[in-house]
Amino acid sequence: MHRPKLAIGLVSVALLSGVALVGSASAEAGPAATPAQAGPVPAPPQDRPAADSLRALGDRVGLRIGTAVNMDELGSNADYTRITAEQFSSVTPENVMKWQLVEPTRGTYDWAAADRLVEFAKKNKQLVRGHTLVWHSQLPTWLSSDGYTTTLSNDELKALLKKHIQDQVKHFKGDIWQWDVVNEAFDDDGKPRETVWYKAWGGLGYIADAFRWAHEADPKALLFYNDYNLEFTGPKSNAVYDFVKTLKAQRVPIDGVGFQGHLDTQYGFPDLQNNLQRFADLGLKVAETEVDVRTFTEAAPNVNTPTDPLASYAQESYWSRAMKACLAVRECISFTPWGFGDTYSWIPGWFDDPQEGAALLYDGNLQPKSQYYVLQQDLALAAGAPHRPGPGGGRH
Ligand code: 9MR
Repeated sequence: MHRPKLAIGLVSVALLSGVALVGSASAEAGPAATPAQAGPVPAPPQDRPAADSLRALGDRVGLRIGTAVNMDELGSNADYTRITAEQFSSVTPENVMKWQLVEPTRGTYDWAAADRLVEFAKKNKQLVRGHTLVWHSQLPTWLSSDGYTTTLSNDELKALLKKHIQDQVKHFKGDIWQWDVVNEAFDDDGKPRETVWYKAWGGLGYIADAFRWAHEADPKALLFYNDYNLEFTGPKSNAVYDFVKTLKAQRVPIDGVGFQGHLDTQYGFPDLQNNLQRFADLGLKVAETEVDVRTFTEAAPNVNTPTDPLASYAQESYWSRAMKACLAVRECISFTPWGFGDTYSWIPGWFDDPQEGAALLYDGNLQPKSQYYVLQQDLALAAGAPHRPGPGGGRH
């Protein structure tokens, strides 16, 4: 197991703030026993997370710490299930709320897996980020096999999208904290993606409609636009910025923008804090919604072993800066890594030439990596300077 690297001055800060940081013990260990209490450390009460868990440390600064959840593992994999409950105060279904999974056959909904996650979240006092209502990817094949072409007419598509949003948001009404209403509507060059939705509406008008329908169906849910590479100032971030500004001007019920945060150590660290802040300055909440930090790794089967033994230092730095950017922006209400065990990450399967991986906070054996301890320390230190809106970012 990796030992945490203690930052200079950290121990005194931890003592001042009353947070017990772990030594070489697992992240789930309780506070160290004082000499007077020598003997077995009592297990923390089942209904209260350990003080040094990410979720408890996040609570101290009013920041929800989330994770994407793989429903093939939740409930069947004991360690995976335990860590999901113990470490995170928000959950995002990695796949099971996507259209392909909720309506595989036209007209027949299957909410079973998504319902199971919502129940789990309630039981464990977690909020849910609903992901995602409008996307060009992971559509059911009866609707479109590639997100850009379809045999359905424009009128049919419009009616289908309205029904999809209304039915899904109503099904989960009251149970979703933030909805990713629209996902990835812009290309990297800042041009709108010409998806089936864009073509049916003859432009980006589908986005305002989607937000209005979602708001009607659950007026209390926070409604987000979610995308990748918004972290970097450039054509895409600028285009999305201009676009959400027009949505606000038109009084479209958009509450926030999600910065996915799929980072890679081969690129420079983005000017994330500035971008979070400029979107927040439009009167929006912001969130980091799908953070991972990939690096070059060995070929299969060792896809999560970095080729450079120093890679973890760069990864620690990226995780830490991503967290600090959120902590520094008052309107940043949640920080969500895209899963927590390297074995379950989408990265090795997607970036395989050259191979990349090792992108998450826990290794293939679900042991916390040094990146985990860095976040733990950043959160503990942030508690010394509270400047945040309060648990849950003001809701629940
Ligand atoms: O992690 C998800 C993976 O299991 C799916 O196969 C993939 C399908 O495109 O989607 C992944 O999640 C994506 C998320 O929904 C939207 N942003 C990018 C994520 C990584 O591709």
